[in-house]
Order: sequence, then structure tokens, then C-alpha cells
Amino acid sequence: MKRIITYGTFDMLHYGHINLLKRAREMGDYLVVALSTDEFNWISKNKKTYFDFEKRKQLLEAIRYVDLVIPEESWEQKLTDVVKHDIDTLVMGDDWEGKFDYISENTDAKVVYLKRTPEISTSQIKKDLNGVN
Ligand code: C2G
Repeated sequence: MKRIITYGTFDMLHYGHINLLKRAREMGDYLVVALSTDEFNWISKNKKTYFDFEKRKQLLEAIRYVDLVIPEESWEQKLTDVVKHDIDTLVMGDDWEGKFDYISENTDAKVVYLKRTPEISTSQIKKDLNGVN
């Protein structure tokens, strides 16, 4: 069984996120999503999410490509996550290109960066909505 993991905030879930999750799941048989907690978002990414962790988790768990959602509480947990969850491949969008190569250098897990879906992002949605009175 090929096990995949990916990480993210997944706020205001959109088709860019779904494209990533679909391709990640299609690389194996089981997909773990490490979902950034509200604290991690605020302290480490300076992101205030529209939906809180529980709601973002509920949305992800409803997606057919997602098999398990775990909390992402630190940047460092990736090294232990890939061992704990017996991960074959860590997948991220290519806006993170190269940032997690240390995982493949220090564990048996491969790291793959997939093309981001252009033109859609949570911040773009917020910007567009703000323009609408
Ligand atoms: N993504 C994508 N296309 C988009 C938007 C996002 O492929 N148009 C991908 C991102 O590259 C990422 C995933 O969807 O792999 C989740 O995106 P975010 O929720 O923005 O996650 P991010 O803030 O990048 O957090 O430790 C890693 C971080 O938790 C990643």
C-alpha cells in the first residue's frame, strides 16, 4: 500500500486544493492530509483563516481523495510524520519547490512537487469578494 502525505491550511477550500489532493491520492493508495491548526497558522504563517480548524477538517474529510486528516502543529513534524504514518511520498504544490527535499535526504520517503493550479488562491478569492459591495 503506497501512502502519501501532504500539508496545508486548505482555507476556503477551492478547486486548486482539490486538484492537488486528487493528484496526490492518485500517486498511491492512501492519502494523509496534515492540516495546519489555527495556532500554527497564526504563529508560524501569520495566516488568519476564515474557517477554523474543525470546519476545515470537516470539509477535507468529506473529500473522496482524503483518507486521514491529522493536525499540522509545527514545521518540524514532517520528519516524524513520514515515519509514524509509514509514508512513501510527501507531496506539495510547486510553490514549495525544494523546501522539503531534506525529507528525502533523511528518510525513505520521496518528495514530489506538483504544479499549482494557476489563477486561484484563497487570498485571490478574498480580494475578489472585497471588490464586490
Ligand atoms: N495549491 C495548489 N494550487 C492552488 C492553491 C494551492 O496546488 N491554486 C496547493 C498548495 O501548493 C499546497 C496545498 O494546495 O500544496 C495547500 O495550499 P495552502 O492551504 O495554501 O497551504 P500552505 O499555506 O501552502 O501550507 O507545511 C506546509 C504548509 O502547511 C503548506
